[in-house]
Amino acid sequence: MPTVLFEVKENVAVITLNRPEKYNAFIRDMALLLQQHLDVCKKEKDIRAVYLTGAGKAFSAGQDLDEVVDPNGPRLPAILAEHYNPIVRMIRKLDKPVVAAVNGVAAGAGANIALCCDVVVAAASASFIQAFSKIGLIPDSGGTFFLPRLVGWQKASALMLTGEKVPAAEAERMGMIYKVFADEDFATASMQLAQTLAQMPTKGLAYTKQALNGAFQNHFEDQLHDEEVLQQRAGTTADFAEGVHAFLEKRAPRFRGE
Ligand code: LHQ
Repeated sequence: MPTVLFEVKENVAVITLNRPEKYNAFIRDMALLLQQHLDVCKKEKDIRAVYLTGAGKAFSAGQDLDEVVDPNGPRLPAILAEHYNPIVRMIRKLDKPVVAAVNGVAAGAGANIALCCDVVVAAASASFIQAFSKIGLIPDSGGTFFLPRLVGWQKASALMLTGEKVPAAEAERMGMIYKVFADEDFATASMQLAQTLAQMPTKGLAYTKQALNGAFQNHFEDQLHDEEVLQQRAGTTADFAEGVHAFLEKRAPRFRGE
């Protein structure tokens, strides 16, 4: 079986990390395959949202630690430069929304890949662990960038130093993730969210994502400038025209992602 499964259903690319017996821990092959699939998501016009999840009990336990001690395995600098950093960059730069559907435990790089996604939802039984400190590493995959911005510096600092497990409900309360769904509703509710996003004005969502990317670094005036530029672009899309006409004609809009 491939280490990552990929299928497109109703404009949603479903990407499933697929090493369930290893809690979907990342090996090189899996990281490179995920990058290939994200590249398809970028190029394929019919894909208008991405749904990233894990097979079996876990979302992902992060780096496969067996690979780390394998003398023929990739070395630590390559693991970041060639595996995780490209994945996080691709998700942030993708001009389509990415839903992380965290079905079970998300640890180490697995947690931080989930947290860099645009909308993060979790099953009630899922959890998030900044597991790095427990093995003498520092948080990676963008975690030191995103987590303090999501939950504030103090919570991020404590979670990263202790490696404490955060249950999904607490992650929602502290603003780490968007929503928790009951385990029995999780698959349907999280997929419904991705399907809804896939039928929305895709370009407008892409420009929103770009504006949010900038919001983490920009000064106020730069951010207002970016909003002007991006709103101008959104205003020239066919979906904007359709959205306004549909509202005025009191009918449901038919967005085409153009
Ligand atoms: C695993 C793993 C795993 C291998 C579960 N590897 N087998 C960057 C730069 C360079 C190097 C290193 O890494 C990084 C980035 C990182 O991601 S560092 C952080 C790496 N991840 C971890 O340290 C997490 C390790 N895993 C755990 O702490 C636990 O497995 C969690 C809390 C995720 C789940 O605990 P349990 O629910 O008790 O499950 P389990 O421990 O029994 O795991 C289930 C199976 O999955 C088990 O295999 P087995 O054959 O015994 O059933 C584990 O060995 C395997 N597994 N994580 N990372």
